[in-house]
Amino acid sequence: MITTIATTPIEGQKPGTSGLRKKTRVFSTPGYLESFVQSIWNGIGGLQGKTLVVGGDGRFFNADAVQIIIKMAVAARAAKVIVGQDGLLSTPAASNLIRLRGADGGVILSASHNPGGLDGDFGVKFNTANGGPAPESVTDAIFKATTTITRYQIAESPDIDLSSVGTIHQGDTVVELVDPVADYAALMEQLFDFNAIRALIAGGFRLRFDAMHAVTGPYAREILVNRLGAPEDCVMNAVPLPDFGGGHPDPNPVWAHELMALMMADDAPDFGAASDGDGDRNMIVGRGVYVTPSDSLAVIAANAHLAPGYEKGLAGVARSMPTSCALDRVAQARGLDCYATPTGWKFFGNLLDTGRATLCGEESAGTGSDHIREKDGLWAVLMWLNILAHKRCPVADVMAAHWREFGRDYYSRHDYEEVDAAAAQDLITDLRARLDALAGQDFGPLTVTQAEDFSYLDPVDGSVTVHQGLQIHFKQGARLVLRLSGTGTAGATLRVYMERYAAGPEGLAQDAQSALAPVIAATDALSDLKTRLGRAGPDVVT
Ligand code: VG1
Ligand code: CO
Repeated sequence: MITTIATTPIEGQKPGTSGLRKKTRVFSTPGYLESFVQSIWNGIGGLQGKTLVVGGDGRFFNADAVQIIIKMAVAARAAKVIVGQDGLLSTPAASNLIRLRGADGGVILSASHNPGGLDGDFGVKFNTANGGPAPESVTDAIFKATTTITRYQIAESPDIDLSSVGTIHQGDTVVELVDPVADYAALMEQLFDFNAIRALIAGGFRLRFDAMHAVTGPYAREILVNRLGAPEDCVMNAVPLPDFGGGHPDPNPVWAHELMALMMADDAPDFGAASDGDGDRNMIVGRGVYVTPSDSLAVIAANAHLAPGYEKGLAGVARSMPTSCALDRVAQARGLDCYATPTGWKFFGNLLDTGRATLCGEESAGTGSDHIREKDGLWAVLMWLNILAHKRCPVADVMAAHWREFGRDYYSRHDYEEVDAAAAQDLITDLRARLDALAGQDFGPLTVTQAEDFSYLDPVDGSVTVHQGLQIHFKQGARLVLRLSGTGTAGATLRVYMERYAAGPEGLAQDAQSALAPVIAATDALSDLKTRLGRAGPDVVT
């Protein structure tokens, strides 16, 4: 039986950089999730006869939300709903499943790197038939639907047992519960040289993977332990927990400090890595050396041909605009097209779909390729293991050799979190108004050469996206980007991205924050951000 429930538009259901994110208490208010899900169905022209993939990162409210979405898909007369066992699917695994099964789309439940739990965050993302995050045309249609909604429909049926794989029928809909790991692990085995990695590990190479009590635990166990022969204890925090063990499942040196401490110790393993809530981000650490995501992307671009899935080379590469120019240097040396897109994986979709780019990445620890349409944490880890299995040298040596060849882009992001939203918006608006007049002016030790309010013309569909960050170039080979986060759930978060190039051969082994001191000084002089935001310094430095 299908029930129709009258409702009215709920304010603020506008998808951000990656889906709709709200406090769990907001999302779990009766009718809140339902209204947004109905608006997805309405925004995409209905679900009747369509196939949908559903799963999430296991955070608090995940299983309840999966039950609601299944019942609403049944009410909308979907042909099929493919659900990860226990309601789990990492974001990359969901993307793969959508493509593999030719589904019309998917709903992924995650607030990614944001903390979980009743007092944490929850999120819903909609992916399209290519397996990628819905482009803006689709999220705009969904948002519009949230502003006109009058009712939602839900099937009055008992909850489904999510714990065992198999198929059941509900109304017109077939609900299929699948192993969330198997298809993904098989894809990884096609792309990478598992024999070489297995031999590396068998030869005494020690690694640690920190799943941060998030969704990658079962994936890492299956791949690293079962298929590649690493010892069981190489996966840390392997059991997904609804509140991620109280942690912040964001794989960076600040939040993955347990792993960082291990990797900086005297008896550190050879290789460390971590992933985030939904498994699409990665952090790479060698013994005594942290690899910035931007550098990792560049190293992968330079060496991907060592992996069987990429032995023919790359068609082109892409990075989000704030990501460092280390990728561009590799692209230039190898004659590859290099695209700069707005922040958020959805902007890579067209480049990947049309074969313009094979490899994409973001400074926020997202790396991936055309194997799926999402960034992919374990993919990046396996890529690094594949590269190391061929190079047979420490991560520190790989980095030193890379910088000798291409020079080094010192890079850091400073986040001012949960600041006053109006103050942050004013700071951006005021600076935007000054951009045209900045060229030629000195700020601290640096001189501006060029300043722009970044906008992107998609070369495939011709869509234009404006106001994607303020980008300021300096004569001294430095760059500054300021933008507001689109994934937070409280106040505003200002992200300050800074980079400075050192061509070498001297000066390639400095501490990043000291190498960036001139850019930090120029940023203060240019924006007066600490005074304007009422903060002594950034909350998170990565
Ligand atoms: C952040 C990152 C962005 C990433 C997005 C989603 O967005 O900067 O690069 O694509 O998170 O990642 P923002 O708008 O807060 O800067 V995930 O792993 O949280 O889905
Ligand atoms: Co994520």
